[in-house]
Amino acid sequence: MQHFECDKINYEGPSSKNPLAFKHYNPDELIGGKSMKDHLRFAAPYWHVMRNELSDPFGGGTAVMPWDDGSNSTENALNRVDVFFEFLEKIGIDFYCWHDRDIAPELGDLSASNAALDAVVAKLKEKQAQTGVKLLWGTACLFSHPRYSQGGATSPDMNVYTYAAAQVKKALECTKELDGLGYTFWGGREGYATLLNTNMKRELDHLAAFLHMAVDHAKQIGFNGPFYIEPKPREPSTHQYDSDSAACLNFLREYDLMDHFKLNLETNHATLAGHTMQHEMTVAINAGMLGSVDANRGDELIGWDTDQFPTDIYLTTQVMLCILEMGGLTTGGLNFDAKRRRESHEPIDLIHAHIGGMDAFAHGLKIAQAIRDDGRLAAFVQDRYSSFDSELGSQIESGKSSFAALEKIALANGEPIIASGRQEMLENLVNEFL
Ligand code: XUL
Ligand code: CO
Repeated sequence: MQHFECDKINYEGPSSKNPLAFKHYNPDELIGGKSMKDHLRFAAPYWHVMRNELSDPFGGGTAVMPWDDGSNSTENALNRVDVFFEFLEKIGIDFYCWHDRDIAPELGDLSASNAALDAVVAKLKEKQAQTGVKLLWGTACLFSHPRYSQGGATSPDMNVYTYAAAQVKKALECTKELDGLGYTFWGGREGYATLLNTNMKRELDHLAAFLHMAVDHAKQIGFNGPFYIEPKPREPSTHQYDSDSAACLNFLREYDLMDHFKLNLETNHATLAGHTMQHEMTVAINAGMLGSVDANRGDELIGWDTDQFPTDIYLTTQVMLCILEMGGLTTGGLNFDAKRRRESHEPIDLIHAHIGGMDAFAHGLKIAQAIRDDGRLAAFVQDRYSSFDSELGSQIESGKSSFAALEKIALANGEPIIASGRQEMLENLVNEFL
């Protein structure tokens, strides 16, 4: 039975007027010697594709999902798996991500929930084997159930912490069972609403102990993939501890977790933190810590995490410039952590939405590669720092100079004459390629 009214989506090129075709994403086309598919490593999130009913704070879900009987049963969960794989096959996405509670229901107690998870994981494993689809990462949902209203790994209640640990243990084992390439921690409720009731230091110590236990358990079960932390400054917590790239890196360094973690950066989270995605990616790349990307965007006019599909070519160009600069994604991918607008309620809208995101990234990739091949932008930046390419510059950069030595030179040199940053010229240069 067909759930999406279309055939497999094909590449038809930029002149095509067919809305159900790719205009830029041509999976096997080589860009800089590597196929688009391998550059982009697109992934689909189970939670948005299969579980998002498209509600908002003012109204219920609108999504039409004829395959879903609305029950919290394992049978319903198993039925969804077929629909998801039909979707992946038609859109041509090879990776996916899940939360434990998207793929399987939370039942009366932990062992019942675990059994449901095992049943769905067995089916996912079969489907992966049949199709070659891979699990990019798994994660445990430690934010929906009321028990986690005050956090999971940062809950003040040790029984909740214990439950969260058991849930992550199981999610990690399921990720391993499905040969998942990574495992993500997004701490939506790992933060606080008010410091009046919060011991921040103790909560952070608990979080670090929790992550060390995850590392130990991964070793025990032979899960080698990286762990990812996904920063976000707020929502649902007022203050989330993993607020941005820099805060996460500081936390990981402080608690000696750098060797086991990388960051999974999401565009809408970056903008909520008051940064551009390029900023967040650059901070992570500088530390060798960019692992994966949740590819979406926010809305300039709405202040919350709207999780829209990335359709802005300027944004995708910036993201791909960063990815090319770091030498490409390895275990990570571009996971469309994005949902349709509430008005786009038909199943085929899922296809349109992903075509848009994939084409925007393919287009951004081509532009980014062209900017790099052209070389003028990189040459400008290199030249801008060329005064440091001197003997004195290398002494400074290697920590071999001193204030006294620099004072002598400054007194002799007089007032520096500085060069223009040429921002507008460079913006014009980038626009040449769009
Ligand atoms: C929430 C969010 C999550 C994580 C996984 O804003 O991005 O879906 O990606 O828990
Ligand atoms: Co995300």
